Amino acid sequence: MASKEKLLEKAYNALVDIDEDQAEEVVKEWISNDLDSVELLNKLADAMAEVGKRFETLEYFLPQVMIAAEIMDAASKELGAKMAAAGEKSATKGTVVIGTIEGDIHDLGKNIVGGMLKAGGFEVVDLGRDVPVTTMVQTAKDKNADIIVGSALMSTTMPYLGDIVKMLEGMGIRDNHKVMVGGAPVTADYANRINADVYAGNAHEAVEAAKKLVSK
Ligand code: HCB
Repeated sequence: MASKEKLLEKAYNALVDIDEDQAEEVVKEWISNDLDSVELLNKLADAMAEVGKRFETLEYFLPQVMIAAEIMDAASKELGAKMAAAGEKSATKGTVVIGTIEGDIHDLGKNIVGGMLKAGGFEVVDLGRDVPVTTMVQTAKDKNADIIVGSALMSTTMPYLGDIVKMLEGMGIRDNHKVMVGGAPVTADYANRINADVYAGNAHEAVEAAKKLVSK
């Protein structure tokens, strides 16, 4: 077997070079060697950020970004399934309702966060992408969810994360559900301004933050 570092480098290059076969091969090798899924997901997230940079500098165009997204999605589904199988062994820590907020179809990061929360022992109700604020809040209420996890990848959709908090307040149920927000343009300062309970910068932080929120 290639060393872990070599595999990580291979995975990074496969995604940045948009090489589907190579990516698939590395993920298979990673899983068959029972290596830490989180480590590979973090590396792939770095590679996706590089794809984003190349898109911004016009080195890549939309079709390339779309294929890269498909590669990332397939890898995170496989790694997520492995993590979820391990997570099933532990008792449920709480329920989260997760979704990419309305107007926004970017769901790769949200899928990773959802997969890792599942692996971390949470029951995850994944509403998908482009989810109306009302659906997020109503589902949280119906499922008696501990946490609403909102994701936004565009500056134009970020404000809807604030609407989740406002709607909970308006319905008089703000104290029943914690609100976690994240996604590339979101910051801790922004989370503070919209009165969310917590900001997470990556999936690992999201799991740690969720554990803290339910233990309060
Ligand atoms: Co897209 N796109 N895109 N895009 N896209 C961005 C986001 C831009 C920044 C690119 C740019 O112009 N510089 C930009 C947004 C600009 C803005 O802010 N206004 C943009 C745009 C404009 C668009 C379209 C409008 C393009 C068009 O059609 N003209 C369109 C969106 C349409 C819509 O949503 N209504 C569009 C489409 C696409 C796809 C389909 C090609 C593809 C998405 C595929 C998919 O998600 N299924 C795509 C992609 C891939 C990107 C970039 C390149 C990468 C995003 C990504 O997946 N990153 C992105 C550029 C960039 O971000 N640098 C670009 C990797 C993941 C793993 O990172 O940050 O999502 P993440 O998640 C992390 C982290 O933030 C955290 O954990 C994750 C794992 O560590 N996290 C949370 C995420 N959510 C959390 C929630 C929590 O509560 C807590 C933590």
